[in-house]
Amino acid sequence: MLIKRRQGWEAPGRDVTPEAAFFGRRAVMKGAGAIGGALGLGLSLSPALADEAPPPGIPAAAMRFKPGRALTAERVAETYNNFYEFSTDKDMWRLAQKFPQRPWSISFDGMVEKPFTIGIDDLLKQMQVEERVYRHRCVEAWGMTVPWSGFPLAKLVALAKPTSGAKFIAFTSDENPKVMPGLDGFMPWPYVEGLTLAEANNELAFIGTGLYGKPMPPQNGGPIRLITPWKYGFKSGKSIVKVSFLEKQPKTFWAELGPDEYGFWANVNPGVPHPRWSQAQERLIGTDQVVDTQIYNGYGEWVASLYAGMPQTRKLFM
Ligand SMILES: Nc1nc2c(c(=O)[nH]1)N[C@H]1C(S)=C(S)[C@@H](COP(=O)(O)O)O[C@H]1N2
Ligand SMILES: [Mo]
Repeated sequence: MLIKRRQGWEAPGRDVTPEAAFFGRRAVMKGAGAIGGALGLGLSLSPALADEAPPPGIPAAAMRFKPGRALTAERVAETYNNFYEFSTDKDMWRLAQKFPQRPWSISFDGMVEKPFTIGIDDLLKQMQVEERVYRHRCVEAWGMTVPWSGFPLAKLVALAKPTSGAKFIAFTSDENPKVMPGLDGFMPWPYVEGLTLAEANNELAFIGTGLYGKPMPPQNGGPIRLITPWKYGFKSGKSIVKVSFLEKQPKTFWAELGPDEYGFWANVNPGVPHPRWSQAQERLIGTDQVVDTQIYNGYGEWVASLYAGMPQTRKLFM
């Protein structure tokens, strides 16, 4: 039985509704129940770390992007997920246990010297895997801090050899109707997300192939996903099967579904509210803590220069 508990951030008139609001009242009610359910797991964490000493089992190098927060409990990060191909419920992890992770291959197309397809294990052999602790900020006003493993997206770009006309990169997620009951008729599947090539080559942009020192769980986007910690979580497409290099900005899943609420850029900004809720604060999942959200999710030091020449409008932050 899921119980909806009133949280500190649920001030009257500040109606934080999951993205599922698009799919009608029933989906919204289910989403709200799932939030209560995850909080009901009874896990708690110590307050945010004062320094950047690595938590047990985490290499010091993984802390170089200064997470500044305690790690989210592993079980929480792996049982409270958004993966709409399966379900709009946060506890879709059960369904994902049947999602085959091998064989898996990723194709590269569009503006590249030569299109090709590579198996995940061949790809992993070519990459030096490292660990990084990043904050993750969902547009639904929750956050987590987790140790990902993987490699810089720039390395994947280099492998693909884009031609000089390529300005954007698009990531397509797998569509597997055998195991994904959420692939219904009216959402614009497959899930596609994109970045500019300059963003993709930024050192923060990361390809995740593991979490908490294990292979990436299917519910978190195994075997391979994108991680762009300065942007809202919906930018980080899961379970990627295709990487395309383009001259023009790609049409993305969320921008197609709700163009007034979700855009291409989606850079985190506490000062730009979502049309239906504030982005000023975030709830740290698995805890009772609510913390202030930071511009670029606190990663401005690494990414603000990407946007310096652009008009600083709402569009950049939705
Ligand atoms: N293919 C696909 N990728 C996706 C999503 C999705 O529904 N489908 N949800 C996104 C959203 S909204 C978030 S917050 C993150 C959640 O990642 P996590 O479950 O590992 O926390 O995945 C993103 N990537
Ligand atoms: Mo999200």
